[in-house]
Amino acid sequence: MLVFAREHRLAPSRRTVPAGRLIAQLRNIGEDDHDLVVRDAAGRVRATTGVVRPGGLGRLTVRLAAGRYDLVCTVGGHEALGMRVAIRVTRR
Ligand SMILES: [Cu+2]
Repeated sequence: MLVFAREHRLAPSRRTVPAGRLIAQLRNIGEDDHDLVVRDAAGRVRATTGVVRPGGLGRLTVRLAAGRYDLVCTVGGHEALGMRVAIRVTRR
């Protein structure tokens, strides 16, 4: 999955992925730092790219069971500004 980040939106290439290993790349096409965090329905952080500078590329790998997850940017206040997208992980 490729996710584009800008102020203040995350745009994933897919909203539904199969259960198992997810590799996500974050391309920061904005002017501020951003990150990509995968959070499960209980609010637990499952994976993070760490902070990605403008023009940079980050990457994370995580194993996910079927269910609903959020992709969020946890850099100061960005989630509240709109940098959150729900994705669905489906059974294989
Ligand atoms: Cu951000």
